[in-house]
Amino acid sequence: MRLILVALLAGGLIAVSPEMPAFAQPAASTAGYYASWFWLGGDVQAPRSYTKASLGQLPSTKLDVYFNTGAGPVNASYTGVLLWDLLNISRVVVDPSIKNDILRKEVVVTGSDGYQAVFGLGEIAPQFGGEQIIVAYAQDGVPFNASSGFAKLIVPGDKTGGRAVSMIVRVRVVSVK
Ligand SMILES: Nc1nc2c(c(=O)[nH]1)N[C@H]1C(S)=C(S)[C@@H](COP(=O)(O)O)O[C@H]1N2
Ligand SMILES: [Mo]
Repeated sequence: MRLILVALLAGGLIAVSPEMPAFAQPAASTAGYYASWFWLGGDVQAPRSYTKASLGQLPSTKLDVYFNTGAGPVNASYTGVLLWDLLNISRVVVDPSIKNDILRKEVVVTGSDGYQAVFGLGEIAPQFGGEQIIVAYAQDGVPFNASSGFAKLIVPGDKTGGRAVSMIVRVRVVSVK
């Protein structure tokens, strides 16, 4: 019995570790917490994590957006880094033997409360959709308050804020099966 348990645990660890090292996976809770860093990994060659300081060092993009939320409309200017740039830095793994393999990938963005939104890489890749989705770190020039975490996704053109994942802890590239 104990042997089986150990084998199951080991199997689980082996299955999980290449994609998501334990140190890089903050626990998701329903309440959410201020996240001071997020991890970017999955089907990329160079997974890494970002803090406000390291994100702030990358070339920034400013987006003026308008969207509705449960608490009323938001009309603001957000500063952040293009999601595509972050994916490029970590180099998405593509199989050259599969035609336009990038179109079979998606990115899952997760908040510290477990809230998630998924985007197809075809929507973001400049040679296809070229959507200017950013991982924002400031609103109208001011860093987010504690309830937003340091990083929040901004999806230009969205009618409501549902995909504006806040308190980002994880950005993970996955391939369709
Ligand atoms: N992590 C996380 N992000 C989230 C949500 C959430 O529940 N958790 N709600 C979304 C919804 S439904 C909306 S409308 C907006 C609200 O944006 P605001 O925080 O700027 O009001 O946040 C989005 N981002
Ligand atoms: Mo919402």
